[in-house]
Amino acid sequence: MKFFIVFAILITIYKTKTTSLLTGTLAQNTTVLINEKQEIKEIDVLRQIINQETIIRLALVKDVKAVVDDMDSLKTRIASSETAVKSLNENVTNIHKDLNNNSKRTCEKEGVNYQGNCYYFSTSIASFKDAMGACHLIDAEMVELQNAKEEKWLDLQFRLRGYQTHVWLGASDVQQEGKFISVSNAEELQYIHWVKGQPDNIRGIEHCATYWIRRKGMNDAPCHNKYNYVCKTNIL
Ligand SMILES: [Ca+2]
Repeated sequence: MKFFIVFAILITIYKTKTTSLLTGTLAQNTTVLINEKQEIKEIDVLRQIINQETIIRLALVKDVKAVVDDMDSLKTRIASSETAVKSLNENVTNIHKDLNNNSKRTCEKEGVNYQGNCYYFSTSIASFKDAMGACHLIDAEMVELQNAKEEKWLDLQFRLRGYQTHVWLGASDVQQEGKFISVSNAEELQYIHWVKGQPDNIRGIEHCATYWIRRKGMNDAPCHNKYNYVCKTNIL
């Protein structure tokens, strides 16, 4: 009887151990399988990422190549444009030279070249308005006094030509009494040298500026008077 009891106990113990071992192996196998599946999944994700990265990289390489091609094309066009602009500048410079040479030649024939300007001295007298029109006909303006040096030179020219009394200057106060402005640009005169007591606007009709030869300075006179005049244009 005792033997059977001991045998039964041994059998029970054996079964318990066997079951426990089987259960442990199964659990281990299951864990391994889960881990492998996880790894496979992660590898798939990684592979997808690598594929996407490759696609993006290829696209970038293509874009960069296109940009480099564009830059090369642009460089060629810029170089071509620079050559054209250089050629154009040379042409413009030559045209300016020709024009200046022509202007100087014309000036030497009909006027006097002084300090980069051409002065055309009238051989007849005219009203202020007609004198201004005559100057505009040759693309010039009535002379104004720019500085003392020019005034002195003009004074000499007037006397050499036998000019009498007055010579028109391109200034008027017809818009605002007492305020003489340039008729060429409507700005205040750069230089003034009024004879003492002038401008006096005698009888309220003196609105045009003159150079008074006898008194060597500026004066105001009636615009309808007729005097010699000088047209001036830049030839530089
Ligand atoms: Ca006067």
